[in-house]
Amino acid sequence: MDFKIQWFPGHMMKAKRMMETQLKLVDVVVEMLDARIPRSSSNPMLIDMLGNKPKVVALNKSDMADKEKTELWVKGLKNKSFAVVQVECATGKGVKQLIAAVQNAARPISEKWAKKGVKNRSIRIMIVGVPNVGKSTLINRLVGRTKVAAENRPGVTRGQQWITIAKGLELLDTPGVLWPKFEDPQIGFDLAVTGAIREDVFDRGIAVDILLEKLQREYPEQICNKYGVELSKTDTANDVKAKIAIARGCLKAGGILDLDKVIQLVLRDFKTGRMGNFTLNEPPRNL
Ligand SMILES: Nc1nc2c(ncn2[C@@H]2O[C@H](COP(=O)(O)OP(=O)(O)OP(=O)(O)O)[C@@H](O)[C@H]2O)c(=O)[nH]1
Ligand SMILES: [Mg+2]
Repeated sequence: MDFKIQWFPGHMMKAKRMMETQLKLVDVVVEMLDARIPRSSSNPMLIDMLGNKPKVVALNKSDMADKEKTELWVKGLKNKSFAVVQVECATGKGVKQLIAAVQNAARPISEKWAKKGVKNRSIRIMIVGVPNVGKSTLINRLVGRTKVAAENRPGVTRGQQWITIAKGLELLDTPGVLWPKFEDPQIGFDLAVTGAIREDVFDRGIAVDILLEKLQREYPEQICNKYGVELSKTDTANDVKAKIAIARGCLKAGGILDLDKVIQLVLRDFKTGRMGNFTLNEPPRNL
């Protein structure tokens, strides 16, 4: 795949250092993945950074993902040593189950403390994930749900607060932003079209061409339904764009097709879920 992201190693190092500092403050980590791209939105370096710290995976934006594939992703990931919960932070769906999963994951820690005679110590959690995956939305949900006022605690980096979200469960109010990994063009593409990467650091035209070819192969009926076009198997990305331009009246002076407008339209419709439900990463096969 010929897809490039202009990336900045300096930013990546800074994000990694910040995450390492924040992780020291917590007992359990919620790793938020985008249900449309569970593989590409996960950061393989997190495992090493966590060590023995338990984590719970939240598959967010499940309202925009392919429902069958999300089920398979939940099952496939669950085989490992952590819980996986489907959530939709925009509406709050699954958030209760997520809290229960976190409490469950924290149980061995509380038991260890109890044995040592430590009482009334809250479990501290933080949410990590790539940009735009929904971390702040989840924090707002968790805080809004219990309506407990934020409280300042000493010994925490200035500006960071612990918020009680359930009995014995405190949340660090700042989420950890996992730096995107786009050494692999496929991962970069997935992050770009789902909105984890700013549009000014990649070529939208190339991204939309790759996207349309992929959707034409895997979800042709969605493009047909959304734009009212007929597709043939031999259509190139340019053919599809031209068909959409005609169907949508994207024309420039003199009746020339405005393909730039189509590119913007397709990218926006895809990112916002208006084109339908899609999952770009195939679930694990070893089910
Ligand atoms: N469709 C849908 N959109 C969601 C969901 N959760 C969050 N969003 C939207 O995703 C966008 C990004 O959400 P944020 O909570 O700001 O994401 P973030 O991870 O805090 O992003 P950064 O702070 O940039 O790292 C917002 O427009 C949210 O409304 C969801 O479950 N479904
Ligand atoms: Mg945020």
